[in-house]
Amino acid sequence: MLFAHIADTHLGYRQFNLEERELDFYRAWHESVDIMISEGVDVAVHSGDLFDEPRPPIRALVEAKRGIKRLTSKGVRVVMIPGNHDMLMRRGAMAPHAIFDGVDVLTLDRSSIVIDDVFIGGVPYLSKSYQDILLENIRGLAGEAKDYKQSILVLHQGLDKYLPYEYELGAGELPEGFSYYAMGHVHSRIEDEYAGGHICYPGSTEIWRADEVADWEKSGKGFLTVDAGDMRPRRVDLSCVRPVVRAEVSSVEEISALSGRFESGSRPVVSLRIRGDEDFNVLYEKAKEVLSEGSLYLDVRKISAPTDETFARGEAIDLKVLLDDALGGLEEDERIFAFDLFKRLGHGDVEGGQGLADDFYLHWKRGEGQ
Ligand SMILES: [Mn+2]
Repeated sequence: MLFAHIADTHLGYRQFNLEERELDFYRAWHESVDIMISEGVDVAVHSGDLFDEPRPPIRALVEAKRGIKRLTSKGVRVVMIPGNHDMLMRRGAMAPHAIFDGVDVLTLDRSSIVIDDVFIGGVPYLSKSYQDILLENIRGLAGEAKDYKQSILVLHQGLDKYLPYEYELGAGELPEGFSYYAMGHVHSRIEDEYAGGHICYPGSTEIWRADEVADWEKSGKGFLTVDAGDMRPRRVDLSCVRPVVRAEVSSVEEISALSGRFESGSRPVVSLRIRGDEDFNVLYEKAKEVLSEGSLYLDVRKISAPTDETFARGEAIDLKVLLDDALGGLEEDERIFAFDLFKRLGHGDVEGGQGLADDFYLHWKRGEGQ
């Protein structure tokens, strides 16, 4: 059995509120589907964040449906779990995946499927507040997987080893015994080994946030194909990803030189950081004059102090540490709840925050959380 492992397609995302950027994410999805079909995969495993939000725009639903239909009409089985972006954390809520025919959506109620003697188990995204439920479910699946020679665990979670600030699990806490851990959530491309099996994040299929640019420059974007015989991941690179040209500049000459880095055909996103003592406005005007036409979007920011670390650190301010400082007097589970709530509300997900709060206080009132 040959399967594709894909994740974090974020259909419906519209970076800079540009239609072109919304279309870029659909293009990456359809190129992925094309390649899955031409490579002859038997199963497509999607590890969450198919959509960018739990109530996707109609266009995103239509594009998802088209891709899924193209796969299933070629006999490709499609197995998915909801990620943190495409599920409302609320009792009785349904992930948008539920509207598609012919897709096996793994949920807490129906968490595994066997295809060609390969056990595929999965748990939808659960935030850190639900760590116990997550581990309990994975342990249950590990027990079932024992009866099969080959087994795949599908998760949409951050592990501390790969996502140091916002993880839900320590890498060592993951139950052993699966031959392949099909992960989603981390947007960079990671292929690693764990307890005698393979553990992989295929990464996002397009550049979703500025801090993904470094990984894209190094590794590109795409997904993985895996032969269940040996479970070795093989990278598939997408060719349609819109390039990002990023630079830190301090002079008019440096700005003029940048347009030479534009590839013909695809208008890049230009991410420009202006430093130094020269007049910011002069450089900003120059950037607009030289770079606007050939680029899709010009993102210009001023940086006050010169630093080599600006891009290496990206925008990863450790909010968890800041919040932990501010909430020092609270219990551990209350701080975890506060951080989850902060993340939900920070994404504008008021309903998700409400659901999280309902669950937390229900749990707490029963005295289980203390
Ligand atoms: Mn994601």
